[in-house]
This record gives sequence, C-alpha cells and structure tokens, in this order.
Amino acid sequence: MFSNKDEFKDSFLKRIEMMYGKSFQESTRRDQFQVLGNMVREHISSNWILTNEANRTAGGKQVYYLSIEFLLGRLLGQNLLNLNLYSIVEEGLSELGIQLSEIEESESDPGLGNGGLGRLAACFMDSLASQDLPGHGQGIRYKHGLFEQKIVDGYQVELPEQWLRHGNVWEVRKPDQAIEISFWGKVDIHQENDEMFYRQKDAEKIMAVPYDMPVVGADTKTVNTLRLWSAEPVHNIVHRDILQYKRETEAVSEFLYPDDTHDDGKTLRLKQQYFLVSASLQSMIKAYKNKHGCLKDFHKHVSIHVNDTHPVLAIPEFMRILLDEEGLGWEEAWNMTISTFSYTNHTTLSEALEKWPVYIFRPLLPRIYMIVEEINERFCRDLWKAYPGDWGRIENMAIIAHDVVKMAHLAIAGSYSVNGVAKIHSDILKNREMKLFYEYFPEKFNNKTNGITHRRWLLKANPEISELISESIGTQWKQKPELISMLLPFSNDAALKEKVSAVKQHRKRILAERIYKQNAIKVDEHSIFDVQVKRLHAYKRQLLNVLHIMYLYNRIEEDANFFIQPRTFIFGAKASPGYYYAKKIIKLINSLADKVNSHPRVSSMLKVVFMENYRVSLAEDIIPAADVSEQISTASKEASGTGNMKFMMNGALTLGTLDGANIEIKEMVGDDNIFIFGLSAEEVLNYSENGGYRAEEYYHHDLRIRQVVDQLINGYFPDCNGEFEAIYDSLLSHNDQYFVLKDFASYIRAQEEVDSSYKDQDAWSKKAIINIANSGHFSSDRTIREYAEQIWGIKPLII
Ligand code: C3B
Ligand code: PLP
Repeated sequence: MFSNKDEFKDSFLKRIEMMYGKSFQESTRRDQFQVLGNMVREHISSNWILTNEANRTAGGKQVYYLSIEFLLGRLLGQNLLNLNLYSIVEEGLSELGIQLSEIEESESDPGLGNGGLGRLAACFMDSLASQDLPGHGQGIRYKHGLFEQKIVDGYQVELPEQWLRHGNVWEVRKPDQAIEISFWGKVDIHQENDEMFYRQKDAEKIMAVPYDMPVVGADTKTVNTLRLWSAEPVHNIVHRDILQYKRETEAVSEFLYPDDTHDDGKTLRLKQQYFLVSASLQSMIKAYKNKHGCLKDFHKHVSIHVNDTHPVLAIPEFMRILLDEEGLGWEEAWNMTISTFSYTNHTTLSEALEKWPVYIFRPLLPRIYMIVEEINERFCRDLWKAYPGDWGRIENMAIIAHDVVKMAHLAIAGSYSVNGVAKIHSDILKNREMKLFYEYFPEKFNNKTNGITHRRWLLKANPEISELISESIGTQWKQKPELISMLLPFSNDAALKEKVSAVKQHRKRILAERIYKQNAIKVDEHSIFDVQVKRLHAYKRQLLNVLHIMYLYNRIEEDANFFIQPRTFIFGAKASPGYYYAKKIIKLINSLADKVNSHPRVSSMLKVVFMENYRVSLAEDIIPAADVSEQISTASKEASGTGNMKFMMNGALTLGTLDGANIEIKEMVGDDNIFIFGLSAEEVLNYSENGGYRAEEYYHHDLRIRQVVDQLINGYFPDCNGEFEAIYDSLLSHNDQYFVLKDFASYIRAQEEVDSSYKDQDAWSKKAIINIANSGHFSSDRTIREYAEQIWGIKPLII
C-alpha cells in the first residue's frame, strides 16, 4: 500500500479528504488517528486473510488462550513498529508538520484488564504472532474497561472508562458468527432405551457477537486474531419485559470487574465467565468441525489454555458440548477434555482463589452444575481408591465441598498441565498450596516464568536505549532478545555508560515535565527517581515505602546534619473501589506528598508524587525514567510480578524482596546489581503457619517504627483526624499480616545502600547496563516458546 515516505504522505492526505471531506489543515488529531489506523488495517488485511486461511487449512496444532482480561494498551505505535513502518510514517508526518507521537496520544488506551494478569495476556499475544505461532486470544469486549482514576483532595474517585466513545478502528464486527448463550432455566432429562438425554429448558438466551482484532507480528507476515465477545439481545425475542431483558443482557459485557485478586462472588461475574467460555468453545468447535468434519481428534489439533481460574467453566462447558450435543460417552468426553485444557495459576492468595457458592452457581448454570457434580463425584471416587479411608484429604481436594465450587480444583482435575508463573511460585504451589494435588498428579505441575514483550517495553517505550543497544551489538537482538546479553562486555565501557546515563536523564526530564503539568510539583530531575507503580494491595506493601519516607522526613527534620541524595518517590496505583484499606493508603500517600513537598528543608531532598490513573500508556512513560524499581511485596505473596522485568529492561535497579521473579532477576544480574532485603518466603510461610511474630514487639523496641506508626494517628497529618486508623490497626491490632514492621529495619538498610550507591554515578550506570543486558531472558518470546514447546505442542506456521 505504501513502501516509502512520499507514497505514505500522498495516500494519507487523500484519505483524510475522502474519509472526512476536510482538508488536511482542517483535520483534527483524532481524524488523523482514524485515517492512520485504517491505513494500517488495510496494510495488514491480506496477511490477516492469509493467516486465517492457513489456520483453517493447515494440519498442525493451534492454541486458544482464554482470558477474562487483555490489557492491550494503545495499538497504533506498536503495530507500526511491528510492521517496520514506524519511521516512514514518523518522517512523513513530520514533513507535514505533525508528530506521530501526538497522533498516538489521541488513541484511547483500552484498559480491558486490571493489572499483571491482563497485561501478561497482551504480551503473550504479541509474542505468539511475532514468532509465527498459531495462537488466538478469546476475551470479552467490555464496553467500559477498568475505571479511570481521578484524585480529588487526595482520595481516589472512579469514573467510567470510555475507550469505545469514538469507536475502535482495530476491530471487525462479525455478526454472522454470533453464538447463542443460555442461562437459567432447568434441565430436562429423558431416557430412551439405556441412554439419558439432557436439555436445558426455559433458558434465557443472549447473543455473543464476536469482534476480531488483528494481532500483528513483528517482522513477519503473521497476523493472528484476538476475538472479543460482546453481549447483545437475541433478535426479535419475545420477552415479558423487553427493556429489562435488554439491560440485563448488555450488562454482561458492560464492565470489567475492578477486582484485582479479590473475588466478591457476584452472579454477574459468573455470567461473564460462562459467556466468554461458552461463546469461545462453541465457535472454535464449529470452526473445527468445518475443517475436520468431526471432533474425534480435537485434542490433537487444539489446545485450550485457561488464564487463571476465571475461564475454568470451559472445562464443564466442553463436556456439555461433547455429551449433550455430540453424543459422546462420559469416559471418551473426559479423556478428550483432560487432553485439551491447560491452566495457569497466578496467585496463592486465598481471597483470590475463586470459590462459587452453589446457591449462585446452580440456578444460573443448571446443566453445567450437574456436570461439575459428576466430575466431582468421579474425582472423589478415584481419590478414594488412591487414599482409602483418608476422608480429610479427599475433603480438602474435592471440587465441591461445603456448598462451594472450588474453581482451582476443577482446573487441576480437568487439565493436563498446571503451571505457576515464577520458580518460587511454582514451588509453593507444589509444596504447599496445591501439595495434595501435586502428590496425586505430579506430572501435571510445571513452571513457566513470566515475561514481557521487549517490543513494547523496550523498542517502543525506550527507542533511545534500543538505539544504544543496537549501536553496540547490532540489531539481531530485536528478533532474538536473549542476544541483549551481548551487551554485557560493554558494561564497563565508559562511552556507553555515559550515553545510557544521558538517556535516563533525558527520560527523567520528560517525566518531570509531565509531573509538573499534572501535579504542579516541581521535582529535581537529578534526584533519584524511585518508583512504585502497580495495583494498590496490602501484600504489595506500598505502606512500607510510605513509612520509610515518613522516617526520612523525621530524620531530616530532627537532624540538621542529616543529608541524603535528593530523591523523588513516585507512586501510581488504582485501588479496587470496594477495597477500603487500599483507598486509605492512596489518601495516605497524597497526605504525605502534601506534607513533604511543602516543607522547606525536607522538600529540598525529598519529593513525593502520586500520578493518577496508572495504566499502560503511563507505564510506558514512567518506567524508562526510573532509577529504582520498588518490588517490595511480602515474600511468597507476589506470584511473579512483571513490572519488575519492565524496569530492569529499562535500566532501573530493583529494590526488592526475595519474592516472585525478583529471585530470578537476582540470579541473572548478580548480588551487586540489585538491592535485596527482608524475610524470605520460607520464613514468612513458617510464621504464617506456626505463629511467632508479634508486631507489637517491633513497635515497642524500635523507636523509628514507633514514631512513624504513631504519626498515623497523632495529628501529624493535618486535617486527617481518624483517617488512617484502619492502617494503624492493620499493623498493631491485626498483628501486621504482611510483615511491614518486621521488614522495616532491613528495608531502611537497603535504602541506605541505594543512597550510597547512587553517589557513584559511574558504578550505577554499569549496574544499569548489567540489568539491561540480562533482561532478554525475561522477554515473553522466551516464555511463549516454553509454553508452545512444553505445554501446547504447537509449532510455527509460516505463511
Ligand atoms: C498477577 C500476579 O499478582 C502477579 O504476581 C503476576 O505477575 C501476574 O498476575 C501475571 O502472572 N495476578 C493478577 O494480576 N490478577 C489476579 N487475579 C491474580 C494474579
Ligand atoms: N499495570 C500495568 C499498566 C502494567 O503495565 C503492569 C506491568 O506489568 C502491571 C499493572 C503489573 O505490575 P506488577 O507486576 O508490578 O504488579
């Protein structure tokens, strides 16, 4: 369509006139974005068709990745980059007097996910396509993604996110491929000869309409598909209250649940989960039958991956289709099922392990519930054979027990592979959380350490560092990110160190300007940029960071001779709207920011900034500007973390606990290039199991702790009477479940080390380069290859 700058300009100008009946001068940024988006769509259309055609005809295996979240971020820049069109377009536009980055910013940032889990799914899509792997995403086209966060008087206020307000240039609606989904009603059973037949009667039906989005691989022709389902009323349906029916139907894909690792047991959420899996399975089975005629060897050609427990209903739904629609017997259907599904566990936090009360599950999904009951009975019977008389064990492993359905148990029983997302997390699953399952099904358990796409998080977010890498080692690392390690011999190269440090400085200046614009805070661009951005959660311990800043404030105020390297503490975090404690922490950070930033002496050394509405596009601006990456979760609680990988790839040094993938980052970079502190996972788990930790003792024996904890409630924060009592109580009345006080002294020491290390800029730059050089291992290309080879058994399909 266009292969050079002049062709591009020509075509771009013509289209603006054609699409909008306006001259280029009259067009808005949004018009220009729409035109560019359409040009990219056209550019890839033949390869998209070819990829789909290849998927329809080739004999190899394919994977479907089911996920309730895909946190995509903006797509224009990423697509242009993957197509190698970015610089042509950038230069062409610049000759027209516009910056591509300005047009990119007019694209909405679709937030169809909460955090790490959803962003991982998006990185995986990119890595599948870029490695020509036949992998399709299936998700929900939420009308409103994760809420937009505003900070008003220091408090979080939630506004509905509106990513579809101006349409979505990337999607293609496919109404002819809509699927009917049934809820409620009852199961009609009748017997003919020896056979039982099940039919759902009086069900309420809604339509799932697919919207396909292209997933453009880098440097390849492959264009995979992300299919997002939207809920719509069935056409011409007769209903006693048609308005209510319409409202209830549309509600199914109206909002993304703003819960990150909190399960609040809502019927609507269960409806969403069944909606996703039923639509996905019905459509993939239809496609499969068109290709192969019957389902016989389905599992040899298709692997279905369930991303956390949210899509686990796919397992009984697959059974329902095989039993009730295809007429298979139970044994055959079950064998096919457990050869088809694989499952990733993303957390061991008990509040996040989904459990559905039977009283919610059964009426909504009567036939599915029957099947789950049968799966459970057969599973418990098998367990009884393996462990005769061991009631306790069987009760612990049952899928339905005490009137709840345990989705993780269903996932493990119904799949052939169960993986955790970092070595330590997989070990905790095997040795603790899922120990009984590991003993029974040892062959199912494996680890796949997470990864991130270096295309978005380095090439796109940090073109300057990318350029420096290429200058030193050539450009092959772009296709093979492991090759970034060739940078290691340059870690002591004076010229490179200087350039890396200059790029960091440049990105810090840009971020400082943004902070000034948004928060009206003037930060010292030469201070240490110390960043904690992620969801707000007690286990992620933003509180530990806050208490340390309070401690520094006290030191500076009390001791005129106390000096530290100037530091800017940057926070970004959304709290789930119903998570009272998390919202209090946001208020606390903002109150602390007011106090620190307005104190004459303290503010000469410290600044605190809370950047509102943390999301993918903001992450792309913050992460390249960070010096220090705060990864300070209570050891054993953060399954992996992926933010940690993005920071190291951009040359920030990790200040972290021995948790999740921090451990593997430490293994890669070595002890001298990371700051580690705090309890080990083993120690935390032992305390949690056997007791022995008394937070009060730390409060009484460490004056530094007592001072900052008291300051939460003693009037230190003006106009915050009683505001932070819940936080104070979490530490003392509830014995500090996340070991904030226990790790406090060790955190202060690690922070002191950061402070003194930063003084030696030359050594710091070397550490930064070593971090970058070792980050290739954490590319999701590596992760996806491991899934492809070791779990799914899929191979590249080159078109
Ligand atoms: C997250 C975990 O909390 C992270 O440690 C992990 O890196 C990512 O998943 C990706 O594996 N997670 C999440 O974002 N939402 C959940 N409901 C559960 C886990
Ligand atoms: N939210 C966004 C927008 C992200 O880009 C990331 C990064 O992976 C996350 C959340 C997850 O961060 P973390 O792994 O630190 O929890």
